[in-house]
Amino acid sequence: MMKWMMQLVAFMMVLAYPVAAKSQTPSAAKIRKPQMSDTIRANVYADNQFMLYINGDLVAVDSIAFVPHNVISVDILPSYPMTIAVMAKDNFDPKTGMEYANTKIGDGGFILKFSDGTVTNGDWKAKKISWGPIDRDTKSPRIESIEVPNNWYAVDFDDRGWGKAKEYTEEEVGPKQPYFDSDFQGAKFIWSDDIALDNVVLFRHVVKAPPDGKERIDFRNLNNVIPENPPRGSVRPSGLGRQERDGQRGNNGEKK
Ligand SMILES: [Ca+2]
Ligand SMILES: [Ca+2]
Repeated sequence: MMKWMMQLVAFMMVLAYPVAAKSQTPSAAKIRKPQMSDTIRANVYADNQFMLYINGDLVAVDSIAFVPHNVISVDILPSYPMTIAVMAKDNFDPKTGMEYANTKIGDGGFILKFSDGTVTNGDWKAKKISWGPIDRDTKSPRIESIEVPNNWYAVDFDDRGWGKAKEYTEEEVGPKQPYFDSDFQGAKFIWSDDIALDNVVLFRHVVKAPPDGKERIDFRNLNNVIPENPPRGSVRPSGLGRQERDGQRGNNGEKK
């Protein structure tokens, strides 16, 4: 009887083992490290500067705060839903809200396009943080500001109290040449309600799924698994260009 029971237990363990093994490593074996082909390109233009957060992480800062007006293009590894948060600033004197030795009220403008089809438009949320000169009074200029909310760039930040961004035309913003040299097709310039007086603006937008419909791997939590390596890149011998290397291979008779 005892022997029969032990045989039964052993038999059940054999049956259970593959099930247990499978349930422990269902997806881990399939996960690979991301490659550059998994990234998307972000084009961002701000009049005058910006900071860009994606899913709570700072991913890009305008490298030229004031002029010339530049486009920042960076590669990002997307995961969806994708929470985009931006702080955009016009150029302004923090005491007066004006620029150029307090002789002029400058205006802002922000536009963004990702190669997955994500674009700025009036669906984005906007919150003005600093504005002035109040009532366009340039004789005795004053500004008003509110505190930047804690964690305004976080995925779980509650932006339900924010208004919608307002769309502006190219003519209203007057972008400089770098804007025309980059792909912003389908994107709209946005700002808060007053493109001249509002000098610091926060934007938020959630991209629920890739707008281009392309299926993409979610590479978050990569530190919790052992991912497969992508194919190795080839190492370029130092000091040799491609033609020289090809020529060298030919001389060695390895490959023509
Ligand atoms: Ca301004
Ligand atoms: Ca400006």
